Amino acid sequence: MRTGLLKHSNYMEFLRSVPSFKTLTEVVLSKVADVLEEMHYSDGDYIIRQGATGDTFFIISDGQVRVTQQNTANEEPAFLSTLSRGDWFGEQALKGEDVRTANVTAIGDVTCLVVDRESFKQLIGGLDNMSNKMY
Ligand code: 6JR
Repeated sequence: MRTGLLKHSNYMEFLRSVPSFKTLTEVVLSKVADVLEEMHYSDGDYIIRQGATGDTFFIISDGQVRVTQQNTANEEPAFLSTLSRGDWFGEQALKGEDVRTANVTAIGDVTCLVVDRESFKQLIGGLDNMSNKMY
């Protein structure tokens, strides 16, 4: 995708504000802004389904999401957490196993910036808090 100049600078400003990206250089953030895809979701939409294969990484730029996990068949998924603007998810399926470990659903309108596996690996995956993230 070719990002317009104004969009690119808006993405840069937002990406700079993400605490986990503090150590990324302007050059790297600019490359992230170049490759990301903006995705919009409505209340209740599944952004990620547990058990599916996945190769995308998400940064929430607007709204909130609910993370749930089904531990045993037939049971309601258990609530794990709520994430909001500046939080990210989907990194687990990008390291080793490509299976999603949890469900992520939209709470109201949500906008996510989505990065593909290859770009994630090259630009973001090396961050300590990504590769070491344990739940
Ligand atoms: N747990 C994403 C947010 C959690 C959380 C606990 C777990 C796993 P993904 O949900 O990446 O897709 O980014 O797997 O690509 O408390 N997330 N809070 N995952 N897994 C995931 C994360 C995000 C779903 C969480 C998550 C576990 C517990 C026991 C295996 C065994």
